[in-house]
Amino acid sequence: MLKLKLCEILGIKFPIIQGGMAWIADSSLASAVSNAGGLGLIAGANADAEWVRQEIRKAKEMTDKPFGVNIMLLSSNAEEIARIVCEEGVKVVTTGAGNPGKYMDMWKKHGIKVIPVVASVALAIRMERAGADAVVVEGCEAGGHIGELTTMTLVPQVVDAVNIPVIAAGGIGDGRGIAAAVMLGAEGVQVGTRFLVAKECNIHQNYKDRVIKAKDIDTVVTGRVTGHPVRVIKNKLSRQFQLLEKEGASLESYNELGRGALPKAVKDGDIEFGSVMAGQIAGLIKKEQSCFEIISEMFDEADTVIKTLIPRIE
Ligand code: TUI
Repeated sequence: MLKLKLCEILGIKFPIIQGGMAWIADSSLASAVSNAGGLGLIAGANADAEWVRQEIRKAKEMTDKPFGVNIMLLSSNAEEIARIVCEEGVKVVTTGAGNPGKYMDMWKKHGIKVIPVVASVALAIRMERAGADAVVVEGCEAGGHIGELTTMTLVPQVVDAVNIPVIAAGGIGDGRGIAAAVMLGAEGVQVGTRFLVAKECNIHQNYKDRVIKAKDIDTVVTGRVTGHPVRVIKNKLSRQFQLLEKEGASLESYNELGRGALPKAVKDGDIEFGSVMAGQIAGLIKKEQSCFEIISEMFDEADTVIKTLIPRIE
C-alpha cells in the first residue's frame, strides 16, 4: 500500500484529498471520502457562511475521521468562512483562486493544517514561507478555475522549489495518474472530477451522466479574458462565452452570463445553459461508484502499476 507524507500529516489511510468543488462538495461527499480513508472537503465557495457551518456540523456527525473545508478566496464571504473554520474546530483548510496569506496566522493559531492550492512556483514559495503545511499544485487539466501550466510541468518545478509536501492535482482520475504524480515527486493527490460521479455526491443526475458520457476533447476553457479562466464541459453556455470572447465583450457581460450558471447545472440539471465544470480526465470516467470503491480501486491500481514497473528495471 502506497504510504506518502500526506497520510502522516493528516492522519489518513490513503494520500488523497477530494477537490473542494463549489456548490458540489457537501457533508455527504466529504464524510464519505473521509470514511473511505481519504480527506473529504466541504466547499466554502460561493456558499452562504451559515450553510458551511451547518455542513461542518453534519460532517462531524457522519464521520469520526478528519475532514476539511475549502475556502475559495474570490468569494465575497471568504473572510467570514475563514473565521467559521476556527470557531467550528475544523482540522484542515485548503484554499483556491488566490493568496490566503492574510488568514495564515489565525489558522495556524487554531492548530489548523493549511494547504493552499497554487498554480505557480512563486505562490508555492510564498505559502511555504507563510507557514503552509503542504501545497496542492494544480495543473490546467483540472476542472473549474485554473492556472496556465500543466500538472506534468508544474509539479516537478514546485517539488524542486519548496521543502513542504506537494500534492498533485489536475488530470488525475485513476491509479496510473496517482503513480505518475508520485514519479513527479508528489506526496499525495487531489481528485475532483472522479468524485463528481460518486454515489454520495449530491449533484443532479444529468451532471453525472454528462461526465460519464464525456470524451477526451469535450472540455474547454472559457473566461481567459476575465482573468479567471474556467474549464467546463462544452455546451451552449460555453459557446456563448466563446462568442463574447470573439466580440471583445465587456467584463460586465461575462459576469452577467456566468451569474448563477454553476448551480443551474449542479442543482437544476441544466447541462446546456449551466456551467458543467469538469477536468480533462472526464473522458476516462465511465461509471458511478461509491467513494469507497473509487478510492480503493485507484490505490489498488497505483500499487499494481508501480509493482509491475519495478522488475522491468535492469
Ligand atoms: O479554485 C479552484 N477551482 C475552482 S474555484 C471555482 S468557483 C468559481 N466560480 C466562478 C468563477 C471562478 C471560480 C471553481 N473552480 N482551484 C484552485 C486554484 N487556484 N486553481 C488555480 C488557483 C490559483 C490561481 C491563481 C491560485 C492562486 C492564484 O494566484 C494568486 C496570486 O496572488 O498569485
